[in-house]
Amino acid sequence: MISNNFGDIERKFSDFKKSRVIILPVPYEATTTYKKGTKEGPKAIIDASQNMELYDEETNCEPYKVGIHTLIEFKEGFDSPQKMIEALADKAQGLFSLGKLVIALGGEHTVTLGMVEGLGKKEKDFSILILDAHADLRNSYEKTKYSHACVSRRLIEKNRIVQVGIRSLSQEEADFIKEKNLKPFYAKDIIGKKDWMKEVISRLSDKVYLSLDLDFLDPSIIPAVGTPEPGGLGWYETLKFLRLLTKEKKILGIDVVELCPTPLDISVPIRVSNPCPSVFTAAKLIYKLIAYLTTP
Ligand SMILES: [Mn+2]
Repeated sequence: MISNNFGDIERKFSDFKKSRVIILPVPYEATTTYKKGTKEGPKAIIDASQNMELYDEETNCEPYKVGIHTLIEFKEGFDSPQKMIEALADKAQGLFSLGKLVIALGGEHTVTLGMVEGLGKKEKDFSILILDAHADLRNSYEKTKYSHACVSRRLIEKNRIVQVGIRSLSQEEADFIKEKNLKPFYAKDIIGKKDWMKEVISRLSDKVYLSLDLDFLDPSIIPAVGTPEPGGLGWYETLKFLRLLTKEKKILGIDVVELCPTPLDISVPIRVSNPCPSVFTAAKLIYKLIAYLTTP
């Protein structure tokens, strides 16, 4: 039987109490509009992670040794977005209070609202860095204010946010950006350039919550997302940025959302011998982050 822990890490390094990193799978999906299937994301990422090498060549370490514990899937309050957000906030707050670095796996982007709410009960002065192809600044979408398409709008009502990788938005959102004088880092202005990395970091407070909507990456490396969008960030520029970010800032919590595995990505015989790119890329990105966050 395949274990359900991230990285298939031996017990000694995946015990809850001793683990510095907690993987929290949240297969919440209610409002995805284009492709359905983000609720399959957490399991697919965990499965793929079991095929990774646990040694990281870049940092010359074995990041799992800081302890990575994977919780069972969180499914409370899924019948309404507000209830889910509230329940997830309580869960996250409990984990943050124990000093754990929590990495939530979505699910759709709405998961971020619960995580940030939970963090806000413990920490006051933090900013939110959102990597996303979409502005997500609609006030409401398809009759709900809690759509994945409204996440940044809800966040900005109470928090300081910085958006990076944007390349898809509506006229309403463009007007809102102008009105509020927001300065998102559009993909067109950063791809292939370097100065933006320091600029993003300078706009953040010392403590940061990081939300990774996987569609910020170029679909050539991660096509299986809920709402793919051409022209995203590449692998190495992403790693370079995340490494710099983790050096300069204290990262308090993370979510990785909107992976939408296709049947090919999760079909068992293919997965075991040859993990499909999207889910494997997602797992590897998370492990890279853990490496950066836990090595000097
Ligand atoms: Mn998005």
